Amino acid sequence: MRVLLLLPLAAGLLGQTPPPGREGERPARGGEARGKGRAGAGAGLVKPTMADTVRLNVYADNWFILYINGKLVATDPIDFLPHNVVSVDVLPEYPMTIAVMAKDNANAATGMEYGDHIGDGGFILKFADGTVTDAKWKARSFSRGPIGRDTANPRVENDPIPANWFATDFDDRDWPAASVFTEQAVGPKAPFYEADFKGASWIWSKDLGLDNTVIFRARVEKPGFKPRWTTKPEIDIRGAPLR
Ligand SMILES: [Ca+2]
Ligand SMILES: [Ca+2]
Repeated sequence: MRVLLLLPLAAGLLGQTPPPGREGERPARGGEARGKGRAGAGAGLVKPTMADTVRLNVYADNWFILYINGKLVATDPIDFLPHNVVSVDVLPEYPMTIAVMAKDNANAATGMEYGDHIGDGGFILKFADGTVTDAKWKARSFSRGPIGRDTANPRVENDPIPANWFATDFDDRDWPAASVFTEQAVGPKAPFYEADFKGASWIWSKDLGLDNTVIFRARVEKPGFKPRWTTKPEIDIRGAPLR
């Protein structure tokens, strides 16, 4: 994979277009390209390079899963503690529909953490293309508790989560706008300050304490966008769950 990425990148740095069939002529490893009769494959194709990608930084209190244009892009590998920043490279295509499910650390039956404590949520992201979380995002809570902050008799309310909540064509027009919270209210931990979130706002649904499962959605327009590259994925990833 690394070799495939570096070849066009190096050529791009020299201001050259890779010659036709270059990839097919590359010494085959493990028989990948040998004897397939593919001389000339890739002629005229423009391949994306890492310069075409944008870096995405995400911080969730406590966990998230993120889709772009219906495809799984990132999940927080740490459910609870320590708090962490997830940074991934994204090859952007606009319009870009971003859908995120975020969860506060909360017991499913009581809505509380550490037994008797009401924990807070919080979510923030920034793409290097300038896309940030803000009040223009949609946010809807799907699990909340303990209702009425009643920690003596804790109760949770769950709404069914739509199966296609991450789809590009999911209708979120009736969803409320995200609520914006101060950095002080969320209280991010050290990793937040080591990544670029400049200009981004902390969002959640209305109640930072009681709303424990929240879905955010946003659509990023870039009128006139045309990918510089012409390659299209042919890979079949249907066997991978959640994608
Ligand atoms: Ca909570
Ligand atoms: Ca939390």
